[in-house]
Amino acid sequence: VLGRTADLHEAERFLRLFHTENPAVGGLHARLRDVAREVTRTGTYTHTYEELEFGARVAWRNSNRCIGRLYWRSLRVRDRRQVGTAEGVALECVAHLREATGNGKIRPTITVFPPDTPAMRGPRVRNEQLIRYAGYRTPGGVVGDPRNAGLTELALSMGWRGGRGRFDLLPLIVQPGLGEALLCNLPGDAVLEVPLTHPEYPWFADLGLRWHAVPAISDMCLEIGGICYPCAPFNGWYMGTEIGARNLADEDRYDLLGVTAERLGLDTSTERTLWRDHALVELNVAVLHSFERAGVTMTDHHTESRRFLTHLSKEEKAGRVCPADWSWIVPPLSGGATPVFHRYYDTRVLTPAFVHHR
Ligand code: HEM
Ligand code: NRG
Repeated sequence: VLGRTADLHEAERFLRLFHTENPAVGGLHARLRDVAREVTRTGTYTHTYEELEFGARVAWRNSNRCIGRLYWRSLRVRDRRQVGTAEGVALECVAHLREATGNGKIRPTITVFPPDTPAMRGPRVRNEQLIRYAGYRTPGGVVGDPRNAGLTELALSMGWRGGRGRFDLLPLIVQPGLGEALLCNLPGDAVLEVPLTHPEYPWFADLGLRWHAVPAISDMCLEIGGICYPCAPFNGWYMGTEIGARNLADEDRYDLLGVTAERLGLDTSTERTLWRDHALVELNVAVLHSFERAGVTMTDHHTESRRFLTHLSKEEKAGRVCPADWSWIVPPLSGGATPVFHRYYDTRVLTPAFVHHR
């Protein structure tokens, strides 16, 4: 199984960008010459730590779907390019979660594992995120998160026991560049979770809902200067609507609008009572309240929308375009009540970038 040859033009474009934005580094021409020689001889080249750090930060800056980009310069970059075994990758993912979670004061972090090279594929994590809840298919429907039913079946087929709960943590499934995939349970102390309560309705706690503190996407490839890092899990913190308006509310996820409306005593006999909207708001109130109470970093969609527009004007002042995807930027709750709704965005696709695996 061969990896890919680095595209020299992509390498050159990236190195020029790095040196333009970091003029103090110097030595562009020597670096271009060395990289050209390395690519010609080996089909690949090795980023310096400074190039890797800059490349990862700019990949975040270039994430058109991300509303949280104001803080792109603050991304912590863990260079683990020397860690390629399945055990090593699993251990470093756990270490990543511990460092990124802190005591709830979440730190945006990325861990970069070995790239694809012509000689060898880099490792991969099969989980969409480092922390995911199992979804068990049963005759009565899925128990848990239906989104992860496929991954759950894969884990079970590899010997994972599983519980039968609605919020069981899935093990990591690590595919090394060479050899067998490894199943690794996440130690409980590496995963911070928040039980969901409502500021006004004590019964809300009885729904037994919870969510994990850290969203850590682990199935996207980090592309920098023609090099693909297939395993580069990254995290920031949650915006409340991701949990309250999608994960808990979507019909093909936890599907909780009906149950919530019923407990609220709403009239669900007609759409015109807007019981769905009412239930959505209470779910989102509960999510924001619970994270706040637990001391876990989270943002709300009104604040984050304003910050994103601040980010756009800062980027403009820096002489850069900041492309964005309207359909992902506009929050799934009260879209028109946030300023990001009322305009269009440049839709170009820039690199470095995070891309979904083919
Ligand atoms: C997507 C917020 C940090 C890269 C998103 C989405 C939100 C968001 C709301 C849309 C998710 C969805 O609708 O499913 C935030 C917030 C952050 C943050 C509040 C706090 C710091 C980061 C970081 C990175 C990043 C650190 C990378 C280094 C991305 C990417 C996507 C995305 C690549 C698209 C994911 C996909 O295609 O599935 N972000 N983000 N974000 N974010 Fe961020
Ligand atoms: N909607 C997904 C997470 C997607 C990325 N969101 C972030 N990313 N906030 C979910 O689990 O609900 N981040 O890196 O902070």
